[in-house]
Amino acid sequence: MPEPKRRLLVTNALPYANGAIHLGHLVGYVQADIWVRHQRMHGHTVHYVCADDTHGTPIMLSAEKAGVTPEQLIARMNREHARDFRGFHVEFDNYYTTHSEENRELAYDIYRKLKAKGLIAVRTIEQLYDPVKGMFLPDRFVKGECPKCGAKDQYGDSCEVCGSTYAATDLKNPYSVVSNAKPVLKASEHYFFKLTECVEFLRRWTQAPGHLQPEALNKMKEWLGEPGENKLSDWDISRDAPYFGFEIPDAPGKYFYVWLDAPIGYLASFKNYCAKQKLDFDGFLRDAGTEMVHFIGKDILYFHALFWPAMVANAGYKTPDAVHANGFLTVNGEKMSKSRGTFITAESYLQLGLNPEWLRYYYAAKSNGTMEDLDLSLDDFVARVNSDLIGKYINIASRCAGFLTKYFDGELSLPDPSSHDGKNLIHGATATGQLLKELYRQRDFSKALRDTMAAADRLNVAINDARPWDLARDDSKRKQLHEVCSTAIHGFYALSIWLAPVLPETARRVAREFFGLKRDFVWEDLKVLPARINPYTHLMTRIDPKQIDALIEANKESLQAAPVQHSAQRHAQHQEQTVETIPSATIAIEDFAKVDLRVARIVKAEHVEGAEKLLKLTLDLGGPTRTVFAGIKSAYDPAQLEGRLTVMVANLAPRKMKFGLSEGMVLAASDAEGKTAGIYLLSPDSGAQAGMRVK
Ligand code: B3M
Ligand code: ZN
Repeated sequence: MPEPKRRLLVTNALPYANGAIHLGHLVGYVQADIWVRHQRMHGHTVHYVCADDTHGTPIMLSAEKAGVTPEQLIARMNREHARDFRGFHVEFDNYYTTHSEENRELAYDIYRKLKAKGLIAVRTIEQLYDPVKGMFLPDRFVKGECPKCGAKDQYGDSCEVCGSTYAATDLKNPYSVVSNAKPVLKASEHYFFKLTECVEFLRRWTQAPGHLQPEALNKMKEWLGEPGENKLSDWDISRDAPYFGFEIPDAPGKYFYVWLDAPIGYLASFKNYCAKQKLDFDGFLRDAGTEMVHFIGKDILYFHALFWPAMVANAGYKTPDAVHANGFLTVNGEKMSKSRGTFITAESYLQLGLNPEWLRYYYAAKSNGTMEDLDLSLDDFVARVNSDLIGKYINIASRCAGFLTKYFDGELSLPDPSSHDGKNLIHGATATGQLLKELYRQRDFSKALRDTMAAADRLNVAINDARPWDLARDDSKRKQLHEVCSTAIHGFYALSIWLAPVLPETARRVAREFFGLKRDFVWEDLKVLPARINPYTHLMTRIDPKQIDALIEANKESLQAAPVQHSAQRHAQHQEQTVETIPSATIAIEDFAKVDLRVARIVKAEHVEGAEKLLKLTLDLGGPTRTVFAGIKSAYDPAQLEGRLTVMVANLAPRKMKFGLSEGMVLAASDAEGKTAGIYLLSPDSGAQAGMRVK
């Protein structure tokens, strides 16, 4: 019996329109795209949409800083984001924007329905306000001294030195990041969505089979509390002017908080697409047989598994059928870092000529459908792609196709389909195809690719044993040569179909150019053996490790010390927590002033067990000592360093390293690589004292 055809609306989290797409973002987009392609290869209908998330304070301020309107800023980001996704073969049917009429209408409709149901409350709250700039300050736009440990320049929600969390109003000596003014408390009316009244619905929705991954469901249970308990709070959905967003109907000067209209942007993008394609938007959403599936990063689960279903359910819209969360990306085992050059933009990767399918393959090989973090280990990336894709997969065609073209005019020897061999070939390909199909469906791409490569291994062993290059030298062995090479190419054909969701561009070329198909592969193609090939043309090159060096170099920030921690290091950005601005070539004096440079005395210098490059330094700044791990081992003997003065960045966010917490960084000169020309620690002229500020 043919399986029923699914009709899916699939979405990816909407990237915030305030920064470039980087390799961290791509994890979730590549995973979703692979899943979508797999569904389509089985004949299911998938509408795959995305958009830019364009509203909120950071966009407003970034635009102001860049001297453009928010509309201009988001239009530019939209073009860049769409270009980057296309570059990685993430093929949305529609890439739209939340700043659209469709989104405004849908947001208004949902809001009005919630209001009619009595689920909107208005309450007066007090918040920090910047009297100079004339605006309320989101937590990330207030800084001050940590109320617990006294550390300076901490954000309004948590301390990066001692890790404690608090309210912005608890900060000592607070100042506005926007104007430096001292914020004042000011009362204002806010609109709330009564999430507290949705707890029973949410318990049911989160626990329904298939809606959430097991780890996500556990998180929800924690957030929702035990039956009878209510741990949720109502959700503040309004922000006061000035704000870039949608003004709330009948509430002049009040705007929807960006997170209210962001997920509605999924529907808006789909609606816009339906209008262009003459599809029935309302009909699709009403139909109980259609499915809505969201791929997101694990840090935005709260929004997608609580706020979003509660909102749509109560407004009478379709509720999500599944929310799949992915983990964060680390590079070489650490957070992406601008100073290390591992905060890699999608654009730089493509511009340097790296093949997007390499990364798709590597991500897929490490994606098992859970919320675990994924590590892009750059050495492993090179080794794995070269060994699997080139050494195992492509190699089969490049070794065997030539003989078929030269001696047999591209004809493949086809075993009689009813013979033992013929049955085996087809049966093998379709049986493995069945297993792989199930693994793709469950998003265990890692296992699917392991099985695929195991099959490639077996095929390579068979080719090595049969030695077609020897057979070709002997005219009497033509038939054998024909069979050996044909079997190899039939295997290559199956591998190409199995890999097609991951390597869409290569699969497209294999299908059309090599096998002469007039279309792309579908899974059913496994049941039919191709009868001929066109001459083999080069399909994929190996990664040259030099390309990776160039990539790191291109992404190294010129100013080695980043003045504030880039929360955009996380796969996904929480917009009100991120002050990311569009990069510019020069910085203002105020920017430089954010870097707290101090004279420091090295009181102790030690080797670190197991660290190749690092020395552990204990630094005296005039107050409590600091520990810093510095990559200067190749240039200095620890004993030489003790007692001398150097310069350090004292307000760098502490960084957890394999060997301990590094609480700053010392300054040293080196060539770009830090290898050939040596490393030279800076020191002040004599007379300087530990703790002095360097300006
Ligand atoms: N823009 C945050 C993020 O990029 C936010 C997602 C919206 S999804 C509706 O992670
Ligand atoms: Zn603290």
